[in-house]
Amino acid sequence: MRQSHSFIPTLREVPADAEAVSHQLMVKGGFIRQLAAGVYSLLPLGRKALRRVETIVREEMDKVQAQEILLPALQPADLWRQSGRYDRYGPELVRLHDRSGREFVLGPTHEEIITTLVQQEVNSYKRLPLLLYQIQTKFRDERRPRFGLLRCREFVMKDAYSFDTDWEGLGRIYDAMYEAYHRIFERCGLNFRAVEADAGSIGGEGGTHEFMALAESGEDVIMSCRSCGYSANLEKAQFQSSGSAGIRGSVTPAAEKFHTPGIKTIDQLTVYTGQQPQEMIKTLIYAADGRLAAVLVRGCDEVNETKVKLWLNAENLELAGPAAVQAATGTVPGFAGPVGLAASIPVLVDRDVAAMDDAVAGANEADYHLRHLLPGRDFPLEQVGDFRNAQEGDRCPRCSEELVMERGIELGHVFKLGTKYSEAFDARFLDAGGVERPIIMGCYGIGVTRLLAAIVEQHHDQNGMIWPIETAPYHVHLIVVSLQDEAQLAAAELLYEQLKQEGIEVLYDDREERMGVKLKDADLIGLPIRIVVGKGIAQGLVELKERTGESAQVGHGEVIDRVRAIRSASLA
Ligand code: 9G3
Repeated sequence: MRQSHSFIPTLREVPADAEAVSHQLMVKGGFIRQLAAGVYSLLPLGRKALRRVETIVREEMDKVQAQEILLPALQPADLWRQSGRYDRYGPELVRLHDRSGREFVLGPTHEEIITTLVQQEVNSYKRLPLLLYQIQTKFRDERRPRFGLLRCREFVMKDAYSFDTDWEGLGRIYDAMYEAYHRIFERCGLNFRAVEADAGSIGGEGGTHEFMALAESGEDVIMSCRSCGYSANLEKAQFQSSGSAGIRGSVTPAAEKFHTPGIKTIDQLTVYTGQQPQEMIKTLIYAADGRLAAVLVRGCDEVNETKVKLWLNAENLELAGPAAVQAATGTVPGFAGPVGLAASIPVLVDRDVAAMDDAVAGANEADYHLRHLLPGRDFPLEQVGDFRNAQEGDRCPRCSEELVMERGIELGHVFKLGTKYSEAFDARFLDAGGVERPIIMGCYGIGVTRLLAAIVEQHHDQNGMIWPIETAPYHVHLIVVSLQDEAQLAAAELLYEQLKQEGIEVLYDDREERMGVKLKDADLIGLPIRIVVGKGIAQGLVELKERTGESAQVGHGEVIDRVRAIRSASLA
């Protein structure tokens, strides 16, 4: 492609509202342009990079015998009613009416659609297992779209769905997809982790893993063990209980109420008492599907709402308002405490609270707290579990080494769905014995446009993007210094043709521009190999430079071999 004819509107300035590096660089580099909040156009370089990623995904999907299809984005709302999800999702689910007033949704995902299709077409074990996938545009009206392609309202997803006769079959496909995902993310040049995750809204009975690209701008928090490889999303991360702070068994004095006027937060309480947060109990009152429940964690810990939801088997969980707190505890928020609470609402006690032996907590009376509390003596320990977020320094649940906290961008998510959707849509098969059984399903997603941004998040420097060779929109950036110099122009044109004949994708900067502009744009766009044809051509030399390497003078005739060598080294 000649840059004199190409649509690559690079900018000198960073767009003001772009916070994430990938957002800034992809706009500056002329890869994307925003149409509306969370809605982006992919310009030629962005589209080409996306096609590279799609090719990698397709190759790896084909390797595991997945068959590509394309499902509609327009989905009849009735199918979402049938799965029970129509009312489960709020404004995030894009809803519309067609010209005859029928209700539709714009597909955020395709479990309902694919299960209906398979239900209509497959009814014998001879037709299973079946693995279908698509690379298709999804719609999710995110409340806070941001960071460019990292969180859009319209985006490209690879979503695959597996159909099998039993759980063992699902396990085999799940493992094959898990390996395929490793190959995809490795080929994309990403540093990633496969983490144990929470099945969340999708439900399903089996396991689920997320694939996270490590990045400071990642919205997800991961807890990982450097020694045994344990890695989990914070929502689900487990760890060894911290055990009791004090020396258990020492005689704890009787509980004692003391005056704490206006002392409502843990910070105020530590200043007022001179004690540490790990000696205090935080009492939070939640509404779980409307039912009140209290959760106790130490003052130094945070409640993990995913774990509480799971324990209470609740769909919705939110902090109760002051009126509900008043009703449950008899006082205003800030003085709630565990003593006497179990009489009115269930009290979930975090393991590390249960292990305390001389604690401070609210007295369920305005301006008063209690000290010298001994869990089990001063309040009952009926529901004890892990209800808190893991933190740096907590011990690995498998090998007891220290866990580290990292931030990640969720790139992929694989689920063992089981029969949740096959039951809802009566997708059954006749087994070899003629018995009818529900199909066992799995689903497997990759955010493909988000993956582009993750590559840039992990591969850039102060001058711009650094595209790994397999996902780079072009392999070579060919630059001629002076169009007026016949020798330079002739050599550049010849090289351009030779490289293309070798099947090497070349972006040829043949613009009437100052060299400074050309070099800045080349660094910004970040193609793997740059070739400059300048004065050296008089001695038969051109300059060759890898985006992250030093420049070297090479003979005009050697260029093809050097480029081929670099490519095969990276693709090996
Ligand atoms: C919705 C809306 C948003 C959603 C969903 C449904 C996420 C929803 C989870 C999944 C599960 C898997 C197939 C590929 C892999 C992921 N956000 N999820 O179901 F209506 Cl508005 O999409 N789907």
